[in-house]
Amino acid sequence: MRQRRRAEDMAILGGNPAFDRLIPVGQLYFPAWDRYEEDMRSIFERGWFADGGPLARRFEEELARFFGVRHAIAVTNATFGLSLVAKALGISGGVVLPAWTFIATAQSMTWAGLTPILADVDPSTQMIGTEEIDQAIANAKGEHRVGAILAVNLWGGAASPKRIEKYADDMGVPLFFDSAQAVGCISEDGKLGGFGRAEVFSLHATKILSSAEGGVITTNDDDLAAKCRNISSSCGDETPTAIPLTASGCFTEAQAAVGLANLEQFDDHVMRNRMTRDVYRAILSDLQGFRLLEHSGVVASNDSYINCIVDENELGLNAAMLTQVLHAEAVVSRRYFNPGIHRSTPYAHSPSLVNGQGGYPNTDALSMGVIQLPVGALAGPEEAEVIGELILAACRFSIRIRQRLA
Ligand code: T4K
Repeated sequence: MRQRRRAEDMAILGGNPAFDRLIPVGQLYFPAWDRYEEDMRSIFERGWFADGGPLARRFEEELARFFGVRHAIAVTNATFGLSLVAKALGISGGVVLPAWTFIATAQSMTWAGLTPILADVDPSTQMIGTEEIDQAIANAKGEHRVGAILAVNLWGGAASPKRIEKYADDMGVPLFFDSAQAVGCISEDGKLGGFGRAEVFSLHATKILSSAEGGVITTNDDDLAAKCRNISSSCGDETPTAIPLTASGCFTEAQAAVGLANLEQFDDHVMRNRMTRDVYRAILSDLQGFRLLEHSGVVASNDSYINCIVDENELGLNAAMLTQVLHAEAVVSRRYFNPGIHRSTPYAHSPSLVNGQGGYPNTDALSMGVIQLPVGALAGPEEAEVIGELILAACRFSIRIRQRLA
């Protein structure tokens, strides 16, 4: 039985860090070396590094099966994938997207020459629904023509995809999804991957399915898939398709080797994350002022985010202070997303920002209160137990910690 932590044990109050290595927030699942080595050897033997190689093709086929869609197009990363889909769809004008999301959602649209029309989010789901989209369009007051809707499936949850699909259809604009955080999630409307005109998932190292770096576009639209391939790679698609611009979004064989091996382990990784979540829940669910959020809009999540809201009045510490406490212990918790998009470069005070009347109060409140706790390969149930206890201790010694931080 571990001894109850004393104030002087806390690193922020002069004790030694709880961990002797950094515990990062992301997934960071690495494949077994032998498995990876075998595929890397085959790459060297074939002399084919990138752009439509056999491992990448196999990975795409397996991803299409995994997501239950006709096409999966692997690209450099999800940020590029989002810009690519916007170009392939031929969107112009403004794109409605949430103010509460990773900066890449908005910046990918800016790179594609489009104007983000920011919507505040529903505070309970942290995502946009049709009401929030309606409000954002009303706030824009016709200043920017709405060319598309880009909804985000956040924290291993899902924005109600069918409702938003109907809304976009009625409005006559294309809908696509930033599903960077949602690989393998099953929404209340079905498995993510086939909603809207396309979905874009991240395969970054910190994501539940990693190809070290990477992204994948999923769609059931043959023409859109051919356009995406032709824009992103000089090998392109066999179908000649008119495209507005070319770019390089190549996916390498080495990325595919990591992705293929990690895909085989996907269920095990989700299971480990689930066990880790259960430990956090068991330790922290009764803590006043600290709320561990359940996944919204899904019947099955990938459990790759431990999203928490801190209430300073009840906990005695705010999200920024708690983050400092954990960092001192070598726990790299993150305040995703602080600040919200409307307060971030290049959108803060930018004429291209369509700032709704009354601003973005829900996004502002979330950006002050939300923190992500580590979960993944380097943060399993054992680490969660220590981190959970650190949070309980931080709460017990909140007055001394506040004095120290002041
Ligand atoms: N849309 C949404 C909603 C997203 O969440 C994201 C990405 C995107 C779009 C764009 O997807 P990509 O273009 O990235 O495919 C991280 C990730 O880089 C990013 O993928 C993710 N969302 C975002 C929420 O978090 P950073 O800047 O915090 O990542 P970074 O590099 O600082 O890594 C996080 C922690 O992991 C650090 O403590 C370092 C550690 N780490 C990282 C890597 C890559 C390692 O220990 N080893 C590693 O190999 O953004």
